[in-house]
Order: sequence, then structure tokens, then C-alpha cells
Amino acid sequence: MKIIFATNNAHKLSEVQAVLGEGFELVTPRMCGVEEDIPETAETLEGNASQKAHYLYEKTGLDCFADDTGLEVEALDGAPGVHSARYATDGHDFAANNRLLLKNLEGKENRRARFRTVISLIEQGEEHLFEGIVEGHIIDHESGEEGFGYDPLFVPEGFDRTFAEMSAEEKNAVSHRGRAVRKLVTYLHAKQQ
Ligand code: ITT
Repeated sequence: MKIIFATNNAHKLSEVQAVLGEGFELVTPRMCGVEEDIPETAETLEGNASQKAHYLYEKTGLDCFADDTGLEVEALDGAPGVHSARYATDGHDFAANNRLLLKNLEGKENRRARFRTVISLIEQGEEHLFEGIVEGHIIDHESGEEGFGYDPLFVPEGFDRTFAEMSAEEKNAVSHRGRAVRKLVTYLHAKQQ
């Protein structure tokens, strides 16, 4: 089954393809002739996922889905949250975001945080939402080379390594995105029966 994934993030694409498995072929916006940045101007993860998926659906008329993800840090009242990509700068500067996060957590004892992913699927014009959450904590220095974004700072509950110290399979098994995508797969499989 071919399905469009409304993302420009190559890391996400490979994580999602790995969870979907061989039964699904992911198509990128670029492969459908959509070259521009897809707008993300809502104030919630649900709103942004929905906006991205609807944007692509209106452009192509084909079934598609989008994910929006945020890191929600308890001691920072849920920040960076929906602003995770542009926390420190206007761009997707992972290193600057991580530096700012560490600075804002300096001296704070509560390091609890969670990643939350919301997927919006538009299927035959109807929207369906799927959520995935992983709880964990933020350490005080970057560790590991794998993954992307805040992965070098985030240790999921039950582990003593960051996501950036895990293989893609290990991260997907417990991650926010892995959990949300497995719900999406369950839904799509049920529809195929
Ligand atoms: P698209 O909108 O093109 O899909 P994006 O990079 O803008 O890609 P999001 O808005 O969903 O993706 O993510 C916001 C930021 O949250 C992202 O830039 C990363 O810094 C961070 N992030 C998202 N998923 C992550 C993950 O699995 N591990 C670590 N950081 C992540």
C-alpha cells in the first residue's frame, strides 16, 4: 500500500518506514511535486499534525498522514512542546536547541520530560488522530550519536541510555513515534481486511 507521509525530516521518514514494514511504501511530498515547506502554524501538536496532513491532502487528493512531535519538560511548564523545532532559533538547529534546554534546566532538580507524537491521517477525506507518548528524563550533557533532535539528552523510563545511544530498532520499540505509528498500522491493517 502506498501512502504519503507529510514530512521533510529524513530521520522521521526512516523511523516511520521501519515501523510500517514492507507492506507500506511511503511517498514524500517532494515525490508528489510538493516542494515548498508545509505550513505548521497551529498552537498544538494536534493542530499542526492536522494542518500538515490537510495541506497535502488538498494538494494531492490522496490519502496521507503527518506527525507532529514535541518534547514536554515538566519543570518548564511543558516547554518546548509545540515549539520544539524552533526553540532556540528560527531554524531546526538541534545543537542550539539542546544547549538552550540544558541552560533552562540548570539548577532544576526535576528533570522529568516526555516526548509526545500526534499523527493525523486523512483517509478518504476523513481525519483520524493517533497519539504516542514516552516518559523519561533529561540528563545534564549530550550523550550519543544516533537519532536526531533532543535524542542525546533524553533517557526513556526503564533505561540508563539516551535515545541517541540506542539503535533505531531500540528507539522505535519504546518511542513516542514508534507507539503512534503502531496505532496507525493497526488501524490501516483493520481497514484492509
Ligand atoms: P516535519 O514537520 O517536516 O515532519 P520537523 O523536524 O519540523 O519535521 P516536528 O515539528 O514534528 O518535526 O518536530 C519538532 C522538533 O522536535 C524536531 O525538530 C526535533 O528537534 C524534535 N523531535 C521530534 N521528534 C524527535 C525525536 O524522535 N527525537 C528527538 N527529537 C525529536
